Amino acid sequence: MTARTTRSSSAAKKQHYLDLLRQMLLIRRFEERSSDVYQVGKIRGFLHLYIGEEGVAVGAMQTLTPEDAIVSTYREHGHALARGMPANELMAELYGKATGCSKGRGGSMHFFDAERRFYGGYAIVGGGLPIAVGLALADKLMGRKRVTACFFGDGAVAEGEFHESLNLAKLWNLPVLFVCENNLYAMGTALAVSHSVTDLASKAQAYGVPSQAIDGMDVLAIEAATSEAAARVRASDGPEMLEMRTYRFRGHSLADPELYRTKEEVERWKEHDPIPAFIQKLRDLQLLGDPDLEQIEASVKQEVEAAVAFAEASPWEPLEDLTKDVTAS
Ligand SMILES: Cc1ncc(C[n+]2csc(CCOP(=O)(O)OP(=O)(O)O)c2C)c(N)n1
Ligand SMILES: [Mg+2]
Repeated sequence: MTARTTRSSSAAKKQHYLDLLRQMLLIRRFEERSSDVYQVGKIRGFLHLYIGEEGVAVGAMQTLTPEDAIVSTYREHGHALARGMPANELMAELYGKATGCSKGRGGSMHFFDAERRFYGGYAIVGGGLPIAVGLALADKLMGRKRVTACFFGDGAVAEGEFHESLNLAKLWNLPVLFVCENNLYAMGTALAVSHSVTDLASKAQAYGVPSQAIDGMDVLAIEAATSEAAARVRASDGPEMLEMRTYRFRGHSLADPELYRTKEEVERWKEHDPIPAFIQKLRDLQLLGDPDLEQIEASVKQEVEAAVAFAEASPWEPLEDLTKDVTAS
């Protein structure tokens, strides 16, 4: 390797790492701001924040191509931003405005963007898994070499859909990458209270689906594991599962008094916050200086403020459109 290629590959590496950091910060600041406007009544309904789990969406999304499909849950703001859905459309959706990604009809839990193959946003726990299997079946029948990445929580592993979906995906060898976001709680129910076996990755193996547990607070470990697993899924058409061990720093939704866990536990996990941890790693590698960080923070702030302004200025859906798109014509 020449000195020039070494320099350009290390510049590309630095650029990539800064991009990962920017994406995680965008999710964090977008959600902090959405929490502010929720408190003053601009956003109605439930708001489930992904704060603490940003490394999973950002790390996992890197290997997916525009042709691959994504299925998520009601905690999907991070997946949508990491997929490249515009912050403007997402904030407008939270506001219920007509310019939102689901025309303001879905709100926080129902982001959708068929063009980017982002197939929701599901409020039903485990509801996304059979849909992911169906998308992968369609791709396989059409002879398209695509991966469907399906994100779901530890709570979904206790649902029948998890077991039916892994079984069928393996039986029919469908290209699904199951990504379990194990944040140790399903609403106020701790993992050990609802699962007889708390090693969730091992449950996939009961169906012959290869699986492994990954540190879900380390964006680089997530990126590496996902890109290897997705490559195998793409090549073999068979499913795999990754269990991302992570933690949410906020309540289940903004309406959660958090009586089921101690403040000390939350503080302990915050020591593993994926964003400061990654910043420290980049500083140690001498890939991030104060001006870089200030520039990223400023550009993220600008993007989030522009999204709020866009949502504020956007129109509501007109009354005469109320029955439009309710039934298929
Ligand atoms: C089928 C179904 N049962 C119950 C609920 C109520 N509910 C909403 S979120 C949730 C917890 C799910 O936890 P998990 O899958 O771990 O996801 P997390 O919220 O931790 O991201 C429950 C039980 C629901 N939405 N759907
Ligand atoms: Mg959970």
